[in-house]
Amino acid sequence: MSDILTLNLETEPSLTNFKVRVLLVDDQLIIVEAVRRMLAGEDDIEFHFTTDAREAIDIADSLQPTVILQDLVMPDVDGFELIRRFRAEQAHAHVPIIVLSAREDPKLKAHGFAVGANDYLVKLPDRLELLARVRYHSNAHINRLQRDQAFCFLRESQQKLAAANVELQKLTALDPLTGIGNRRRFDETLVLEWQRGQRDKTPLSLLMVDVDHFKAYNDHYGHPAGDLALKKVAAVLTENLKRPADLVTRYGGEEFAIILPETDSAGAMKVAESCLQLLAHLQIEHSQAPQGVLTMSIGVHTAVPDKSASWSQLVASADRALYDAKAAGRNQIK
Ligand code: GH3
Ligand code: MG
Ligand code: MG
Ligand code: MG
Repeated sequence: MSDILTLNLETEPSLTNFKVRVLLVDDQLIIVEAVRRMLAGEDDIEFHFTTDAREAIDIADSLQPTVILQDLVMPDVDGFELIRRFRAEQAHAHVPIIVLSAREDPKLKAHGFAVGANDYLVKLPDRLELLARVRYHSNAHINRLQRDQAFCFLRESQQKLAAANVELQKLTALDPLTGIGNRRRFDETLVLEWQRGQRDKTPLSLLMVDVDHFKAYNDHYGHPAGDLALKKVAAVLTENLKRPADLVTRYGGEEFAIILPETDSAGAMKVAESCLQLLAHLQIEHSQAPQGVLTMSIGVHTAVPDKSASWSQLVASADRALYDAKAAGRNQIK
């Protein structure tokens, strides 16, 4: 359980100590040198370049730049086309691209922005302006990555929590000894089935099952053997059910309750009878009981749920029938 719930914040990769990683794509070495000089000596900036635009995307794949400075006119690849290619790659769809163009032309600028550039500078820009824009775009990019990462982390955490809750819900409705539903499961299911029966006007049957002379069984064979016997009884009762909506639960101690939706009293009696037979078939030795084997008594009651009645009356009636079965000598159905 704790594994599912533990959200380890420390293992989340951190982006706080990041460097500005600049990738310059420009075919002219003289421009490369000029930009390198402008960025040199800035501790927070790493400078990388390529003069071959055909390699730009491969380099970006391994470098993961935080900002790209990019020429427009290059011999092998058109600058606008290269921006489009970057944008088409999932890994670089949002990396800031600053166009470094030789021409101050509004049409080129507009086209650059239209294909996905974030900024446009005319070569050679002023050093301070270049640094400011590089840092500005890089910061914006890192902030965006951090936001995305936090969002993913949050979503994953929510999914884990939801899964843990589902697991918890299951566990809180299970009986640890026998693995079948517990009293909580019984109460929840009976209310739902009662409402369903009211809507559909179909009969709902309830079997209350109690192991006979079980105190004597425990006293004679010991508590662990008693536990094992209860597991066997739970398995027999479960095995006996045919329909998916039928439910066997441990009502408490050595008592079990079986909910049979859409089942009339004849159907419920059949289920009860085969429960007794199946247990008899197991021949679980009980030297302190009159039959010499473990038996049980079952109270059966069927009702068509009605607005004037309550599900608790169904439980009370089945309980009364169980009491009658005990009073009449046990190992029987009433
Ligand atoms: P009756 O035939 O009238 O039902 O008699 P009984 O002895 O079965 O009924 P009683 O209520 O006197 O005793 C029930 C016994 O069931 C007592 C209790 O120790 C035992 N029991 C209840 N829960 C468990 C359990 O989880 N494990 C074991 N081993 N025994 C249990
Ligand atoms: Mg060029
Ligand atoms: Mg009992
Ligand atoms: Mg009993």
